[in-house]
Amino acid sequence: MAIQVVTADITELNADAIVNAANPTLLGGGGVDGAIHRAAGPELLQACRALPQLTPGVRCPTGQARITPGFRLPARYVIHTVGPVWHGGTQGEPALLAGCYENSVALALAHDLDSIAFPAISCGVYGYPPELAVPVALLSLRSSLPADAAIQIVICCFGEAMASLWHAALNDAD
Ligand code: AR6
Repeated sequence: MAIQVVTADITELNADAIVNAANPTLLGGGGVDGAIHRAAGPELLQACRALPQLTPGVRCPTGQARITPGFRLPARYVIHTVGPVWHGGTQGEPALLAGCYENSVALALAHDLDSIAFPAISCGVYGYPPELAVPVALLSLRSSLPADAAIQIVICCFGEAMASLWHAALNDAD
């Protein structure tokens, strides 16, 4: 499995799919979610609105993932996932975060995609400490893909601090 770390605005990446760190409504928000909706255009909101609600207002429970087209983005698809809000680590946050990575990869494989780019799910507004999120992300990516999987995993960092954490984790794991 190839993991590439880049520092970039995820909306500009040419990956087959980019992952959105969304909220359960899937109707947009701030951070990377807002940037993706702005770049994809209003069709993305329409596509999200059309996804079924499991309970009122919940189109994607925490830890799960949903896929839509990418519309005006360079990426063909957006995989929307909902990370956990950080409550100190005692509310099942690591397992929920792992689910985001695993379920996003499963959707990418089911759609036969060649590449998928991830932002740092939960590490912004949701408050997950990056130094704790990175090892969870790496382990869940490694465990959800066979070693010979052809899919390219891109970790899209929005700053050098996050990129440094990823480079360190990948070096440690080698
Ligand atoms: N490209 C790549 N990464 C980005 C970009 C970008 N354009 N913009 C921000 N990031 P956040 P969360 C990074 O807050 O913590 C939304 O309102 C950012 O620096 O976007 O999962 C949703 O609707 C951080 O490292 O997502 C939810 O309500 C990472 O993306 C809530 O925020 C995630 O930060 C989700 O919170």
